[in-house]
Amino acid sequence: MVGLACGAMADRFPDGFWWGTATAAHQVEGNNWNNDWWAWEHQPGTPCVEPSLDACDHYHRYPDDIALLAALGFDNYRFSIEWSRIEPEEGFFSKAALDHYRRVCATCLEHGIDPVVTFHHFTSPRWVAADGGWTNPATIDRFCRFAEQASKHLGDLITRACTINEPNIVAFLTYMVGAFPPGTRDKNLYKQSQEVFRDAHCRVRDVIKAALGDKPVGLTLAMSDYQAVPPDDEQAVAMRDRYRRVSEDFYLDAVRGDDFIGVQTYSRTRVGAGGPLGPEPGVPVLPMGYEYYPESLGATIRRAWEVTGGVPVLVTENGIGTDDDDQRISYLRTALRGVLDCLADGITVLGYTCWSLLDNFEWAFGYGPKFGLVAVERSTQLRTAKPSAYWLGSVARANALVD
Ligand code: GCO
Repeated sequence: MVGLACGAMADRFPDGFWWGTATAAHQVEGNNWNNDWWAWEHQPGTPCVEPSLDACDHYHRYPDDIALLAALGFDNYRFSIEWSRIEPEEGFFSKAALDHYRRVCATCLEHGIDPVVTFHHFTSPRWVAADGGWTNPATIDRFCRFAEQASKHLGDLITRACTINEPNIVAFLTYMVGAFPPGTRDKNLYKQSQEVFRDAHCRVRDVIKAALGDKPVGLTLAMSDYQAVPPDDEQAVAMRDRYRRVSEDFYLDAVRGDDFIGVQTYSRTRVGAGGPLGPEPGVPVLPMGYEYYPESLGATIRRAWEVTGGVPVLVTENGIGTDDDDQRISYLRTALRGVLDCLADGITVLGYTCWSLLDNFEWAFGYGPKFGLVAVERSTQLRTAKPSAYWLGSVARANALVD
């Protein structure tokens, strides 16, 4: 009995732990035609398999989506505001677009849902992209001006803010892989955009904080559980550390002292002496091309905490693109077990945010990968909550890993 009681205790999350789901404007709103991604989706020769078009029509259906999220048992909703709607041409701000996002925030609050707002999630207005995008340091001033307008307009309704989503992924997939617009593969531009993004975070954080007062503001970073293979091979360890330094520590070093670091993790990366090795034979591979590896979340939380010298961690994304909803539940359960282990070891983890509320537009992959807790039938825009939505909602309500 005593053992059982202890087990039950160990499955509880701390009081006040935040439970949310996430989306991003371009992936769900629909018709964001004035940004660089829309142009990219319609440009011949890119790796995009299909255009986003109406997406999930969340721009109009957000009241129902937020009501559903609340009914499922979550307490916060992480979404992004679309710069190209708010500032469609340089220096011209749309009050109607800002008012739209005020209504989104207000709808959240009416349902007891905390709005967690991301100021940049992968997309930039066409006019920003046309002038060098995130390789041009002038983008930092422009982004800060946009963030100042937006945070002044929305700040009283925002509970927490994320500055820039996964700058490390944007820089890498744009300038090293060529899968994000403008797709120019160039190592120097990669380095340059990393610098611009890092400086942008440091500056915009203060701009947003000026409007939000003492509400938490932080960066969200894509993190992978980098593993040396074999673990004791010196060269493999050196190569693994190189990947970590370039992709993650470059940002983690810059966020010391921030209110939180947003950890976003999906899988691991096995690294040998010569570089990444790909999936291990026998480990299931997901439609995104990486391994089913839910243990990666605990590992990356630990690393973020360590490298930042103890910045509180907020899991701002974690989830799985799969057609098998039972597999999603298993994945989430193991990942959350990892969060509990981190908490038991004294690491401050503020909350958990599942990617994603809805099946949505997965960038160059189009609508194929299904990350949603809620299915979307795109011809009718009908939403259907999956068993995983009820499962995670019940975990959120209980604030414990229950069956
Ligand atoms: C990212 C983004 C999301 C993705 C998600 C699944 O991390 O790439 O924040 O836009 O859809 O990660 O790949």
